[in-house]
Amino acid sequence: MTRPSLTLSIAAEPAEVGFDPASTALVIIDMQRDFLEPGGFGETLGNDVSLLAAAVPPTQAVLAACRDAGLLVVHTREGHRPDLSDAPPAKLERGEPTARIGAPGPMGRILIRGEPGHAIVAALAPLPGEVVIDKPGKGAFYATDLGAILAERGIATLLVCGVTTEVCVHTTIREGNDRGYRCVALADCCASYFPEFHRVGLAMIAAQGGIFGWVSASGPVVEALRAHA
Ligand code: TIU
Repeated sequence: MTRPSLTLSIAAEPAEVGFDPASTALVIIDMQRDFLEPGGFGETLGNDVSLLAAAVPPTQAVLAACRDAGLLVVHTREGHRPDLSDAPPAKLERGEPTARIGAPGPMGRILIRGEPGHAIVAALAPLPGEVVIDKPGKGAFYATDLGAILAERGIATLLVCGVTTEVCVHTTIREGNDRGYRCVALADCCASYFPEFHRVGLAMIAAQGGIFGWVSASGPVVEALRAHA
């Protein structure tokens, strides 16, 4: 059954953007313990992981509104197979982390699928039946079946939340934009270990007339969906 199309409008930069809930997915990028909690990948890279906590409550609000409105919800997790066969040496060797990907840590092996640190934080845990995409790269489309799942559901617009703004959120929005999706970053639902990168990363998306997307926030999405309910 196809639902009638309905265009909701939300305030955004560089201009208001419309979306039809039936052809819109909420995509929550890598809200994993490995990035948000002490002892995981983010901390081994030298970051203050507490900087990401602010994005959780607004993402919870958007997630609740999208679930209630019946939108497709997609969660992603960055991580690798236990044998690291999907982790390119260039990724494993890079930088000087205190512990490399695959090394043991307080939440299990760093950034490895199935380990406690790889899980999505409890506040944003996927419900049974929601799409969970395990991705080896920074972008959610690279080496995953996300594109096939979105195509099968007739999705045209992506509301994007998650961490970090300038790494996996940016890469996913760039990938989605090139694949023809209308990508809307929700500013307060994204976060970075570098507040300046968060601010500039969002500005980059909306600059030049929205060169690869739009930037909105949790409030307009929640209001639009609640008004439509
Ligand atoms: N380090 C950092 O900012 N981000 C990542 O390594 N992955 C994601 O953004 N998910």
